[in-house]
Amino acid sequence: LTLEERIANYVIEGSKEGLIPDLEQALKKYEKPLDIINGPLMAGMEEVGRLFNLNELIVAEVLQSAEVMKASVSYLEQFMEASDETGKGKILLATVKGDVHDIGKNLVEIILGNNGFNIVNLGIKVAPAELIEAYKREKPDAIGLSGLLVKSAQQMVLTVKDLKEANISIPVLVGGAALSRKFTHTKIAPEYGGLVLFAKDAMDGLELANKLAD
Ligand code: B1M
Repeated sequence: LTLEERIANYVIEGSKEGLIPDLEQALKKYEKPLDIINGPLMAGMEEVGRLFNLNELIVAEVLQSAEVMKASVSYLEQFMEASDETGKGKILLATVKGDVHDIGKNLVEIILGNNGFNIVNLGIKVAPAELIEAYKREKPDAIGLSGLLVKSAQQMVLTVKDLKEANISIPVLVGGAALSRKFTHTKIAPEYGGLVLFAKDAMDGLELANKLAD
C-alpha cells in the first residue's frame, strides 16, 4: 500500500497501530500538515461516510474512525504554522442544536486559533439560547456555526432567527457538509439581521474571518 492508502486505511479501519510513524513520514512528504488532513485523512473519512451510508459500518465503528481522525489532527497540530498575530477578534464557535459532529468545527478552531483569532468553542448540540448567553458573556466579534446533518442546515435558519430576535447582528460564519453557498444565501441570510457567510472548509473560513477582521 502507498503511504496515502495506509493513512486513509487507519481512518477507515478505526485503527491507530502504525498511525504516528506514517504521519511522521507524511510530514516529510507533504508541504503542510493541513495537506495531510485535506488529502489522505479526508479521503478515509469520505470512504467511512460512503460505507456508513451503505450500512456497511455501524455507528460504533464510525466513532472509532472519528477517534483516529481526532488523534491525527491533534498530532499534526503541533507542526502547523502559527502566526504571531493576536487580537484579530473573538469568535464563538458551535455545532448547532441536535448535531454531534465536531471534527470539522475543531479543525476550524485550530486553524483560526493559530492565526490570531481568539476562539471560544462552545462544543456540540448548542441551542440558540446557549449561544445568546455566550454572546452576552463573551462579547464576540463573530459567530461560527457548524453542522453536518441535513436537519442542521435547517437548524441554522432557526438559530439565526433567534439571534436576530435577541438583537444580535455580528457576522455569522457557517460551514458543514450539508450546507451550500446557495442555501446560506437564500435560506439562512434572509432570516438574520447581519452578514452570513458560507465557508466551504476551514481555510476558506480563515480567509473569510481575515476579511472580516480587516
Ligand atoms: Co455522522 N453522518 N452521524 N457521525 N458522519 C455524516 C455527516 C453522514 C453524511 C454519513 C452518511 O450517512 N454518509 C450522515 C448525514 C446524513 C445527512 O443528514 N445528510 C451522518 C449521519 C446520518 C449520522 C447519524 C444520524 C447516524 C445515526 O446515529 N444513525 C448520527 C447523528 C448524530 C447527531 O448528530 N445527532 C451520526 C453520528 C456520527 C458519529 C458520532 C459516529 C461520528 C461523529 C464523531 C464526531 O464528530 N465527534 C460521525 C462521523 C464521523 C461522520 C462522517 C463519516 C465524517 C464527518 C467528519 O468528521 N468529517 C460523515 C460522512 C462524511 O462527512 N463523509 C457523517 C471530517 C471533517 C474534517 O469534515 O466536518 O465536513 P467536516 O468539516 C469540513 C467542512 O464541512 C468545513 O470544514 C471542514 C474541512 O476543513 N466545516 C466548516 C465544517 N464546519 C465548519 C464551520 C465553519 C467553516 C467550515 O465555520 C464556522
